[in-house]
Amino acid sequence: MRTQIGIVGAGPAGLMLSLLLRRAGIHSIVLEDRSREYIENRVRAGLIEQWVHDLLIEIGAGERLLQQGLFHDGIYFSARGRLHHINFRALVGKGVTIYEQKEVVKDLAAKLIEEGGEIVFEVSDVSLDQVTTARPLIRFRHRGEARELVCDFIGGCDGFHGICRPGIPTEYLTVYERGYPFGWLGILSESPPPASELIYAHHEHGFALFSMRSPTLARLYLQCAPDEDLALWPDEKIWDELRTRLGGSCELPQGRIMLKGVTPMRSFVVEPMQYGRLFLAGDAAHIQPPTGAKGMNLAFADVVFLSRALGEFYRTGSTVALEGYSQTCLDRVWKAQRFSWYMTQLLHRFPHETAFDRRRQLTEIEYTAGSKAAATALAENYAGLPLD
Ligand code: FAS
Ligand code: PHB
Repeated sequence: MRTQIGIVGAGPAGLMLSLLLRRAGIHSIVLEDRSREYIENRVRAGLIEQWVHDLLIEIGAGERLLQQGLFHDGIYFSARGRLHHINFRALVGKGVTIYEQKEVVKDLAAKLIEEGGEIVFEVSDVSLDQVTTARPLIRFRHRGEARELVCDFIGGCDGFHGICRPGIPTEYLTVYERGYPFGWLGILSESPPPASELIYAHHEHGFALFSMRSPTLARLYLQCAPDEDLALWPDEKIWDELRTRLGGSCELPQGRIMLKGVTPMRSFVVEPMQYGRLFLAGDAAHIQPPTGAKGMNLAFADVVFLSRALGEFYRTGSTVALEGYSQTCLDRVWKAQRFSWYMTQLLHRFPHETAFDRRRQLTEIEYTAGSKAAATALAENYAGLPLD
């Protein structure tokens, strides 16, 4: 098989990269080890930045987003029994949209297939070869047959647990990483969310997040141990704890819990994000705690930069943008890491913290909510920094 860009992974990064390349007249083939049904039903991120909302519409994959997306002007903080609203729209002229990742993946896959794009699902034994030459190869098996995809370049969009990053010699990479002493216990419930926009709650017992999927489907999270045993969390205990963590700042309707799970927390960046003709994008290169709602948005930013750089190469032969790909992405990645860490350290309880730390967190929340300058800084990061 032959293509210009071989893409490993049909998550948000891989699918968007293939669609953007088509718009630059560049051929690609996406190789995905799961089924289409699996990738279109994986529960993950829930929020997209303003520019991603605009991009999905621009590439013609925004029809269901416009029908089903929940457009928010800002978020709430809950602290000491009070709600504080941060109005992004008023501060920076942008909002955010609740439209969950699996719906985005459905829309991107449908658009790519509708346009005649190539996604090979359920591949196995994927490996890369010759990535430092002008003819990198992707080897894989499909329907019992050994296949070989000859490319000009490879998009490593296979997520944190994929094979692309591990295929780069470790002496070539610098890894920046930190763990967190907690995770999030997340539920999806048939109940109205407590407020019209997201609530990030600070409480003595720990952090809680009150998000949603629709006016009747709530997506709720509470800080827990990283290896929390879900068996210790019957439904009533979850509802009681979520209500406690709101601290009386608003009512919490409850309903049938349809989904329960624990999400681990990690900050991770690998530098550089490229090796020879292999370019990493999205979770294959970086991970951040979901407190800043950056994961999927950052994956899209990476592939916008990569598609522009590849477009320049095929148009002019210049490799300047390709050589600068990592730096261009990492400038944004590290701002997202900073913001995700900022939101996480602001709202969670940490072992060995002191009463001083708790009091400082509360002051930071109340100061930010009351200061136009501080709220604007938060708003521009949360709603999405300009791409250029
Ligand atoms: P993805 O992991 O989405 O996609 C990689 C694709 O590559 C997958 O389809 C995988 O099947 C495929 N693949 C892997 N190995 C392969 C191989 N060897 N061959 C072929 N294909 C292969 N972000 C937020 O902003 N907010 C959140 O609330 C949030 N919650 C999350 C919860 C969980 C449990 C997880 C794991 C992540 C969460 N994230 C969240 C982050 C998440 O949304 C990612 O940022 C986003 O999926 C990144 O997209 P991709 O880089 O495309 O990687
Ligand atoms: C979600 O709706 O799943 C969500 C929203 C914002 C976050 C994390 C998760 O920061």
